[in-house]
Amino acid sequence: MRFLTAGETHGPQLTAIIEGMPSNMRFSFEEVNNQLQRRQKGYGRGRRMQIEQDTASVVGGVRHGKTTGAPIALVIENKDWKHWTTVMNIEPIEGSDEDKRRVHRPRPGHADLNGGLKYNLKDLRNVLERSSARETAARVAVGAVARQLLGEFGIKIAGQVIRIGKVEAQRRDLPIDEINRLTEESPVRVTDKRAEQQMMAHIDEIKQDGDSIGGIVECIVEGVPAGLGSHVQWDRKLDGRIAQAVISINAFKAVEYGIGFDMARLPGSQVHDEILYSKEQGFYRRTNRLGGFEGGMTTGEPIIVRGVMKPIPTLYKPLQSVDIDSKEPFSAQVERSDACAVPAASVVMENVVAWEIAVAFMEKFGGDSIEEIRANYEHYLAQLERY
Ligand code: EPS
Repeated sequence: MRFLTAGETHGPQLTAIIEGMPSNMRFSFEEVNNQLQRRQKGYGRGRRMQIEQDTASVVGGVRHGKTTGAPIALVIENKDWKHWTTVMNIEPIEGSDEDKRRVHRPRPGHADLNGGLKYNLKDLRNVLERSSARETAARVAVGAVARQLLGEFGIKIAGQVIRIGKVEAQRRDLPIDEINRLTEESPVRVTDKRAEQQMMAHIDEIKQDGDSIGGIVECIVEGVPAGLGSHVQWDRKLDGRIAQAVISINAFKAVEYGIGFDMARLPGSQVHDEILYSKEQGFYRRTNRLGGFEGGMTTGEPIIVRGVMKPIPTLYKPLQSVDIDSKEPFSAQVERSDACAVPAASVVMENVVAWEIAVAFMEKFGGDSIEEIRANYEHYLAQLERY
């Protein structure tokens, strides 16, 4: 299974094509739009989110509410496009740099300068339009389809914000449905009410300062059988593939599983998860400090993966940079942006993780129809039981 996305942040639309989804899967448009709307929320976002009301149109691969096995094509319109028809016109336009809103002062931390150097572009708008995190709307729509496949097999996903800047949420071991219920009610997607207030106050301070702030988000996946991914080849290790997908989310810089970076300072006896067995549960672990993976394969315990998001690079308080025309030092160009997008990034992370698990699920149980996959899946579960 694979997908590609296309589209610019101020262009007419985002487009995604998913290849390899099985046929006969019930397709919920509502679920795709629900995920898109979840991504748009979150305390700390800028004015752009008041313009957009993301919904996806399906323009291929679904008929009478079910997948056909053909590529699924999804389109999300940019409502803001109507303000950018000249600047983003695909035909050549006459006019000054001002009319074209040409960008020549790269923002530190953004893709602007590297993209300009690499693609030999003297208008950095060509870089920022595509590198914008707007693209994550398309990836959330794709993940929302993957989630429907996983849902057929009882796999559940939750996301929660663990840290925003200096405020850390108290992490509690709650049932996954409870995490989903509490985070859905929270403007910063936390389960800890005390931290919620402090995080919102912190975002206000940061915004007043013309600054931005990052954080940590956690994704939990339950109901994944043991044995997705593989130890036999480097690029089949599923924890590695999820890590790549998480780091590919705009502004994400680090990933950890389970107790994560704490593993570096603890002895093995306090890191590894002891193996137990019961007739009802089969093999299971006393703890889940490794976050659901050993040898690049799922253990059957919940997957617990965290991602670190750096502060958004577009600052109202610009950092020093160099003008690509004059080569003179300059304060970086200010573009409208969000002070904090960590809550939205939590939704993005859930959906990119869902995609990677769905890909591994299809590799293991792959078939062309949902019925074929179900038969393979049930056969495997019976094999695990007999083992
Ligand atoms: C973004 C800048 C802002 C964000 C945008 C990501 O957009 P604009 O430049 O139009 O103000 O709102 O995020 C989205 C549009 C979105 O849908 O998440 C950036 O530079 O990455």
